[in-house]
Amino acid sequence: QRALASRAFGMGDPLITAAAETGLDARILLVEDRPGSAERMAMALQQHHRVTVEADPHNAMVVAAEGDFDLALVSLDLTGHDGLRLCSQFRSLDRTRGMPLIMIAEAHDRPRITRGLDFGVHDYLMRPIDRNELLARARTQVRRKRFSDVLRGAMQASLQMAVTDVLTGLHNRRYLESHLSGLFAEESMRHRPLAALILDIDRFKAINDTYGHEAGDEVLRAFAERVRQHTRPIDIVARYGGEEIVVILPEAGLAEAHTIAERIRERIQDVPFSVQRDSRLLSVTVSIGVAMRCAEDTSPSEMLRRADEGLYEAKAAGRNRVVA
Ligand code: GH3
Ligand code: MG
Ligand code: MG
Ligand code: MG
Repeated sequence: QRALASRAFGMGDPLITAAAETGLDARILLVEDRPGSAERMAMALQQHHRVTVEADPHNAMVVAAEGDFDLALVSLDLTGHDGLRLCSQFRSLDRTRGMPLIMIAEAHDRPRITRGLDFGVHDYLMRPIDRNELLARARTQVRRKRFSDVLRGAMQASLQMAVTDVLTGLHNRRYLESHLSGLFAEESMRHRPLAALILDIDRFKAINDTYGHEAGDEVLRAFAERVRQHTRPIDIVARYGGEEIVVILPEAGLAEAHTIAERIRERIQDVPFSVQRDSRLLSVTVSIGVAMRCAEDTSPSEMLRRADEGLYEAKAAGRNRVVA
């Protein structure tokens, strides 16, 4: 995913070029209830693509929502049904919104073609259908769809990377800060509790100095994973600094936050970390500062500052402890 994102915007990228240029071997849905026409179009398209023919718009909707089609061709004059309405449904549903659409229309149907193009149908074909034109228009839409799929994937990957810490896979500080302000404001408004933990590994520098930086990284990764295992899915766990992790606990008061912190502290102390390279077990401890949102707080930084003071006290008092 990372490789994809970093390369994706370089023009001439082989991945993009391949996706954009082939436009072949696509999954195509043909919604047409005139048997002769359906057969002729399917025959032509099948030379390059996999084609599913549906005569009934309701079935077409079900099939399209389930399948992963690269294109749908929809007849505007299905018996007893409005093909344009089906196009509009395809455009409005999450599962089918990204599927390109081509209308099949009669020459007298200009007004409906215009309406379709206006709400996002990509292209149209006029009856009688010219085989080469059908193939060319289909291929162009497939190519365009594949190109935008690649771009969307790359975009999502880089957005994900921007808020993720590379070493631990936790959220990074940027993510924490942008989400915490919104969460803090919301919990303040609803008078709901919110707590924060700041965790800092004890004497971590000694691990680096004794076993090397890579062993330190390994411990850090395992530490992050263990903290995540002992928090709830609604908690935000973020790498805050070098070997410091912040956990935000929505709907937790001081007592509950203290319990969670104590549980994490014990789990770190009781289960040593294995370091692959030396195949040895390292005992690690952690100090934790705990704070909760006060009515007087105007921003989450005040809560974090109190948690940090707790951490400082925990270190001063001898480490491997929780201070609220
Ligand atoms: P204490 O917190 O108990 O006071 O002692 P400490 O030795 O943990 O304190 P300090 O904060 O001074 O040192 C933290 C060390 O963490 C310093 C730095 O080299 C190391 N560190 C920070 N980030 C990383 C990292 O990504 N990988 C590794 N291996 N070490 C890191
Ligand atoms: Mg320190
Ligand atoms: Mg430390
Ligand atoms: Mg530190």
